Amino acid sequence: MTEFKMNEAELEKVFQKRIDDEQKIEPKDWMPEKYRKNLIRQISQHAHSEVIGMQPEGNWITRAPTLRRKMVLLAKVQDEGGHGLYLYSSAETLGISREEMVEALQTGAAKYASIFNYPTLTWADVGAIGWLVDGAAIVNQISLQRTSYGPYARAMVRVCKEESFHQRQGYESLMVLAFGNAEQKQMAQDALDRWWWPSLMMFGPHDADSAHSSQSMKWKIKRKSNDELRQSFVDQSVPQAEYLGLKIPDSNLKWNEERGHYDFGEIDWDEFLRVINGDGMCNRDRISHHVKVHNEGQWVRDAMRAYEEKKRARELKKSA
Ligand code: FAQ
Repeated sequence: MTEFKMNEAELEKVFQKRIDDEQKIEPKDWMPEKYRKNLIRQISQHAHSEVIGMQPEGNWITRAPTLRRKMVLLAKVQDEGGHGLYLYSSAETLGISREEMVEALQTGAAKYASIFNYPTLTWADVGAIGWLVDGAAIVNQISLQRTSYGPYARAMVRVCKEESFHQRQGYESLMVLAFGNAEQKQMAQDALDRWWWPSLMMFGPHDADSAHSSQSMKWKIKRKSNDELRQSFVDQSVPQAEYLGLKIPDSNLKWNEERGHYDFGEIDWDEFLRVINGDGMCNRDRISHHVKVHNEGQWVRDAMRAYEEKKRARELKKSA
């Protein structure tokens, strides 16, 4: 009741206090319009990333080297589709429809993770995606389990559990190659060479260049900054690469005793900007494939809608 009597500035103050007190914001709570829009932007782009992310690995389902690997990969790719669904559902609670989100993806109005615009050239790439891409995704998503918006935070709990399995299966698959014959080890090294830098780009621009970070941190949508998360990922990945006997392709990578972290080289930010603005190696393929498959699935959506309408009409008739 009191909320109705407050003006916008007072409502914002109460809202910020709730965030500062670590209370979760739920769909029916009052929220600033910019908070709602920023969340829709981030959650929908996260959902698009999960769904577009099915494509590079999906490319290898028919060519997995054994039946066991095929089953694992099928399950993993299906999990990523599920993550997209939880995330789209979470964004829908903020008052945007699935159709609007899909349109934003297909017209290029909404972004998705840059990493999925790189091709999967060999079987080792599937292992590298699990190890590095899922590994980077977990580092980011663990912190998002504490994001201030309830439905997003809760979706992240399950997503993190599944991503953790994905990361391990990728690492285990790369172990087989890295401890195999010379040719297999070379395949693993080549995959690391190609996926390392794009994985670091997943964390976004440097904090100083990040347009959304300061407001998103204040609202606790983001709990850790892009650079902090990237550093954690580098620190966790170096010993993992060492165990595999593989070399991370960065001549500036060095343990810094004083900082207690690894120093590492500079990302090619021109490449990053090119890729997020639609000009990476696979951007066009990824979107045109999404459009094609989405159109092919129209009959399923039509059939589900028709069935729902028939069911509702029957129930109405019964209760009349
Ligand atoms: N790629 O101001 P910031 C996965 C954009 S899930 C593309 O720093 P923010 C699972 C950014 O959107 C991977 N665009 O932005 C899987 C913004 O553009 P906008 C996805 C990027 O939001 C594994 C602009 O640059 N995870 O991999 C990227 O504060 C294996 C300015 O940037 C998430 O989405 C990028 N790398 O921080 C699936 C996690 N970086 O919107 C299959 C949730 C930045 O103004 C196989 N998202 N941009 O047009 C986040 O944590 C944040 O949104 C960041 C970016 C950290 C990605």
